[in-house]
Amino acid sequence: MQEIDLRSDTVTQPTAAMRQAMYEAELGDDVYGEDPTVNRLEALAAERMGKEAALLVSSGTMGNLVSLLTHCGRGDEIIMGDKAHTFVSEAGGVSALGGIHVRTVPNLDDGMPDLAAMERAIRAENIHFPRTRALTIENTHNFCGGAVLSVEQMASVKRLAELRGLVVHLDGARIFNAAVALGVPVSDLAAQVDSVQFCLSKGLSAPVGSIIAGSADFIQGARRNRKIVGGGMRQAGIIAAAGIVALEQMVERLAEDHENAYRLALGLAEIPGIVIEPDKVKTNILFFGVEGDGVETTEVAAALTERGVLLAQTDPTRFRAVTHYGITAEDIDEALVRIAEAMRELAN
Ligand code: TLP
Repeated sequence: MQEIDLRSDTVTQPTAAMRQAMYEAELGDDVYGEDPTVNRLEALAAERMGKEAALLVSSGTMGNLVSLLTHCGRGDEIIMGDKAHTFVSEAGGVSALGGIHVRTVPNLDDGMPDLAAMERAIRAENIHFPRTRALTIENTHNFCGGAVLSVEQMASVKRLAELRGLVVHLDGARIFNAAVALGVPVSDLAAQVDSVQFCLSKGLSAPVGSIIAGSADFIQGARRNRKIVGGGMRQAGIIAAAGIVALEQMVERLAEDHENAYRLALGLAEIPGIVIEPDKVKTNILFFGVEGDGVETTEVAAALTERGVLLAQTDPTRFRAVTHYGITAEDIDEALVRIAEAMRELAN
């Protein structure tokens, strides 16, 4: 039985073209700035984002951490949505390592932080208060079900930040999914923020790596902070080579992942005991619940694992499924057959 792994788009394997590019990559010591492949990836990424400069880091978590360390000093405050990945799932790194104070406001279902609450949360100058330095947003929004923020929504955060003398950081782990879903150049989204982090290793299928992009000054500071957190890598062109292929070959196909997620959502909606709103599915991430007397998510998860369908169990009542490179429409149909079978069995 073939396993269908929908836990995350982080499980993607590099393509044949990536493996070839990695094998052939020209290398140097990137801490000396001498790895030609890293330099090529950083230039390409900066150009795609419409920013002055870019920096390769090892992960999305490191990208957000290094960005926020660069914007903020100890005791400064950042404001973000309460479902932000940086708040929920990055081990509190900005506080643990940067002494940065995190303040949350409610995340709305569409992925936006409640903007009025964000505005109210910005501190006045007062010796009792931490200094608000940055607002952060996430696009697409993971824990809001892959929701997409439009250019206009992002611009509204930018306007607020400019008015109050703050910077905006974007956790754009899946920014290319947002750009493809909206049908806009990714640089239109990046133009709304001072810094952006995006992942090469999710839907774009590279094995390792994320990029930070921003002004030349910001990236110079980020390069130092990357060193501080131990992220200075040497012959990193091995990784960067796959990243170049990711940017050149793997962006347009994300539309296929979005179609597959919607196909999965429509199929799930037909299965008794599953609760999902397919019209909320905009990109490659979907969440669904299970209902029914005595039906527990742990039991459902076990029954699905037995049938080779892997999902992420995100809380006691919900599952997350993520579509990605390597998952076809046929795999989705097969997963639906197996999920329906498991739910029937559990209902009896
Ligand atoms: N997300 C992972 C898990 O941590 C949940 C996943 O499987 O989706 N920002 C966003 C929006 C993310 O979704 C993730 C990873 C990160 C940052 C962190 O990236 P990595 O895993 O490369 O550190």
